[in-house]
Amino acid sequence: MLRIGIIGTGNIGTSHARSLAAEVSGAEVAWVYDADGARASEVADAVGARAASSPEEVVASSEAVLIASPDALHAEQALLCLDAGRPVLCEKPLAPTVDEALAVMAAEVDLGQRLISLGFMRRFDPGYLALKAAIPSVGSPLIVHNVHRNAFAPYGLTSSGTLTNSAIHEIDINRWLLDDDYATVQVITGRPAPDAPPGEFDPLLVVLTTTSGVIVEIEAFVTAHYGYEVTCQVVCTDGVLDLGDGHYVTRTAGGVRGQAIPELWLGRFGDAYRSELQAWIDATLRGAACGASVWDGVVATITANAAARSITDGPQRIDLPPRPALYG
Ligand code: ISE
Repeated sequence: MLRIGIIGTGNIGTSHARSLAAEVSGAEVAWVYDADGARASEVADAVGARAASSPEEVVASSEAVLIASPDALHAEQALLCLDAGRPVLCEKPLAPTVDEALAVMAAEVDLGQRLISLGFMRRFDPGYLALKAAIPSVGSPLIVHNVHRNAFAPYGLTSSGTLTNSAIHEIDINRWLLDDDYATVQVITGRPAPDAPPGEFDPLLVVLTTTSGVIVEIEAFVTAHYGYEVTCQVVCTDGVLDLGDGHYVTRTAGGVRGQAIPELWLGRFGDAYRSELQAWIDATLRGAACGASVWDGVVATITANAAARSITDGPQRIDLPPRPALYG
């Protein structure tokens, strides 16, 4: 049994703790840390773990670490884990800023071993896996239309936060779907929705082009009020593929036909999170990493930051550093 330490017990850290304890084989939650000590103890009690007094204690006492702290802490905690030689599942983003993301990559490259798996869980979602597998059956992609709506912004709302925390999922998953990198990005803003603080925009329309010329368009709207919704439509030369939220039950009764809409992403992506955790435990037991790499995280952070710059400075080119040999 791999003894896992969890740093951060917000929504996703708590969900991972419960899932590791009850749904995933080969691991147990041994240590839990949160800046809110009462919260950490509550989660630790629920999963038979111990509450730690610092991230350092978690890293020193566990065999592998799951980082689910606020985005701004991911890089420094990932560096702590690399220093101690611990395998890590780090929630997305790798870091909100490019400098921090590059610092983590430099440290992993120096180590010469992939210890970090990055939590872009959509790569494990049955819907996205089926979508990727179906693309060759309808020719080659021309345009991808993505919708990413949250009912509310639990961590506060800034335009750049929407890009580095929410739309970064589409930035990663479209690159993975298309096996292509981005060449340019432009964000279009309009009339802000009522919950957007002064000077910030919501929704955002992100328009990217890939190096082979596919257009990727993302509506990122984090105060949509009605619920959580993620959809993806791939328009190809010989047909169109739609990934909707179709795995919910459609209820027809009392003269009304409809589907319940989840309030949070844990509902829509529950299967993806579970498969991701199992894949990470299996990979760690084999001494490997899985899913998105630190390189994927660096590319996503560079792209999200270029998108944020384009709000004030117009269309941006996406220039990537050389890809280290460690990432194939
Ligand atoms: C959150 O952190 C997630 O990762 C969700 O999947 C995403 O939909 C949401 O916008 C983020 O805030």
